[in-house]
Amino acid sequence: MALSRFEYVKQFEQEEKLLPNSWIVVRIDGKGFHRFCNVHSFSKPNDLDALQLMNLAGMTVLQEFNEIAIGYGQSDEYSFVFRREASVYQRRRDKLVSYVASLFTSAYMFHWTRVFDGRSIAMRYPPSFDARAVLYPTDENLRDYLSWRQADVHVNNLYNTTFWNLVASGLSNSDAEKRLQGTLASDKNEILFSQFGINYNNEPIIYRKGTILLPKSVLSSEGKKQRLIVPIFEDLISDAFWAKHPEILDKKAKTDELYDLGENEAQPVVRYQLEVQERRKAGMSKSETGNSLLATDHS
Ligand SMILES: Nc1nc2c(ncn2[C@@H]2O[C@H](COP(=O)(O)OP(=O)(O)O)[C@@H](O)[C@H]2O)c(=O)[nH]1
Ligand SMILES: [Mg+2]
Repeated sequence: MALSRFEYVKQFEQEEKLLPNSWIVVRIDGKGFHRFCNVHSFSKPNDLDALQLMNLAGMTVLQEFNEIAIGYGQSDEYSFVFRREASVYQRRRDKLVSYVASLFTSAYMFHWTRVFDGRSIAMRYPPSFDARAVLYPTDENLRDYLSWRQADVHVNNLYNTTFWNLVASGLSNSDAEKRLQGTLASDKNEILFSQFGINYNNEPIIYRKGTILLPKSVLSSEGKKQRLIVPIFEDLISDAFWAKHPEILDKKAKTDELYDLGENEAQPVVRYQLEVQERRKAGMSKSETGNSLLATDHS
């Protein structure tokens, strides 16, 4: 077919390919979430449902890309780590970054009612997330990146937990701020303990450490091996974490060992995946008997 005379404009398109053999971290972050959380009356400083919604959206991204080694979420942000050898979209930056942001956002909308129905929180305006891709050449750089994000949630959460307890005890926002000015972590722990009887280490771990998402082989209820995206709540700064999950840094280290879900089986991310499987199975058995009722799941 003859080219139209307009076709030359295609040459203006520029394509940036992400450096080979380096870890690609795509991090999304909620735009103006300070306001978004206030408008939707999210609990302060942590809203468990809002965090679970972020986790469900993160799960959707891990389900879509099998080259993600680990996901990590806290507050209104999520990091997705693509393997060094990932060939997704031939490592084209624009494609990857925009696709992750758009999928995360639509998944956030998709799971909203499931999470908030019980609380009747209607979405008041559409949320959006920005995204960036950062390359890390060494495993150490990657570990330090994730440690940086986990240290961030620790610093913010200790501050916010102390701040909102002071406010709940009657201090104005500005007095609480003044009270905390120049305090060390140990001072905040002391305020929490002596004034409010709170041992910070007993605060829910999802608030203190954020959520790690890993693809794992687990045992199904029928005793079959299956892959699930599993949320775990651990300290990823320690060497012990990397020894326990060697497949993150080295795909070949994948063992046949089955991951024991333990109490994380009750996490919405796990429950959702199991429910989808159940519905699929039910749909399949119906179609087998000629009564075709297709499940409309996205997964
Ligand atoms: N109430 C509430 N707010 C949250 C929660 N998680 C995140 N946020 C808000 O989201 C903001 C995220 O920080 P940042 O991205 O720097 O702010 P942004 O520019 O307004 O999105 C926090 O400062 C909080 O105001 C939550 O669980 N509850
Ligand atoms: Mg934000």
